[in-house]
Amino acid sequence: MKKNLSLLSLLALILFTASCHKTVIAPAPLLPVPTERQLAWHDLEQYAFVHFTTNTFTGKEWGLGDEDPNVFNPSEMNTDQWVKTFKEAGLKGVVLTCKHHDGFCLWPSAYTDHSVKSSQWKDGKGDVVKDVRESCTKYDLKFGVYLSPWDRNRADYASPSYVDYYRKQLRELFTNYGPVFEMWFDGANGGSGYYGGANEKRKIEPFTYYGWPETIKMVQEMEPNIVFFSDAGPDIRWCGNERGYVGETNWCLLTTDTIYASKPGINDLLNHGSEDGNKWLPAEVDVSIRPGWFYHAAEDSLVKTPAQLFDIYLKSVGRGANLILNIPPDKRGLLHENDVASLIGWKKLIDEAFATNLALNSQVKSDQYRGKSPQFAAGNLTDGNKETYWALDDGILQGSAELDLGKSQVIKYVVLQEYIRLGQRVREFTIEAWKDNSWQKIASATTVGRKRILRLDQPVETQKIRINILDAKACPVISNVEVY
Ligand code: FUL
Repeated sequence: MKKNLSLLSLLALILFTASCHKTVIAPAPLLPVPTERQLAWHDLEQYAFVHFTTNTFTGKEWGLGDEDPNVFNPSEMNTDQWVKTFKEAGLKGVVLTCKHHDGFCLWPSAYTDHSVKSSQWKDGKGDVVKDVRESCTKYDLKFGVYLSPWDRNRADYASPSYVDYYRKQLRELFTNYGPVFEMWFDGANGGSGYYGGANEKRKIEPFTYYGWPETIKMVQEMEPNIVFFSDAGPDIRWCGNERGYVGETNWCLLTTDTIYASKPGINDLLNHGSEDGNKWLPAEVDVSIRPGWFYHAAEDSLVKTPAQLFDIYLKSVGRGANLILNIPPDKRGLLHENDVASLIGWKKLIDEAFATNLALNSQVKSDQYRGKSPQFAAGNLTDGNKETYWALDDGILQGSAELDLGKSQVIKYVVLQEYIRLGQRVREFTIEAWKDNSWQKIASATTVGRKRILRLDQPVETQKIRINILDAKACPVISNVEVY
């Protein structure tokens, strides 16, 4: 009886509390939304790309496929040096060209002799893929696979048996060197090649030849958490250029029904995504720290500076894309000193620029918030918790929130993040600063997405800033604001 009484009073308390706080329902997801795999990928933000093959020793960018495996002979090979440097530079993973267009395999594949096993390097006992995999495990970085579909060495390239060969190699890689976080499908297909001595031009039908749906299914069965990169996804899209930027307007959305890797005329579409796309397909920005993808001594003085890399960071990660930055090892099998210095200098610039979030736990005011429920109030913007958010009522596409930094501060960057689990919404926003007793516009932009970093034209001294969402596809849902 006593037990029943206390249960009754508990029930009464719950009913009383519920009647005081009307339940406000969270915004419905605005489809399409990212998968868990894509969300985990978004959180990586930046990782390394490593181009390494016979080209490193022959000076080419695209090996013909007739290279003698003996030319591959790094003198001081040390993948720990690569991966340790990447870690120190803040990169979260490595995607390795296990095989580039020259067809030379960096692991001793059972299906070809055109590999490290035919090289004088380590008397044919070497395995670069294994070394990189082990270094990644040692330094806790993710490992990703680039396996060029175009193979200028294989005699059967362009016939169905090559696709079988390609799949067998994927099986080998995923069975022996996993876990693999990302698979990179390169769209390049220049036509001409050695092709087992045929030395001719070969054309394939890019939409159908490789049988991608079947290949992807096979890989997914081996590695359920993998994300696939290509011009057309299915998980991540190319950003449409190799110069290091995604569009200022960048939707993580695209309809890919008619898109395939290497389709002409779609670069602009890939660069911006499309607001009404029916798939969540975020962009990855691939760019090299040097003019070429492979190491060439003649480019030692042309390594991008820390400031150039920082600019690339703002135009990729700072526009809601991920950055895959290529750092090619040299003939020694080491990252060149100039590349290492640039990487470390770049990391320092990022650390300095984003050292102290002046908005963390600051007071935020907005009289617009969903159902007037504290659960959706603007204070969520600065609580340091990316799972809480400021949301407006359904149908309301504009709103403002005012941040008080507590004292006058000099600010250079404003960072915004949408709660993308509920979809990408914001079309346009501005930032204002309270100066000389009025609100003055200091920045304006279009999309936000996973992360938007705005670098102000010039530093502004202010105690208060205001975020104004001017237009959105559905009620804005913003999880985070940071100020530096
Ligand atoms: C391109 C390739 O042709 C380049 O050699 C490089 O691998 C780059 C990342 O993708 O399509």
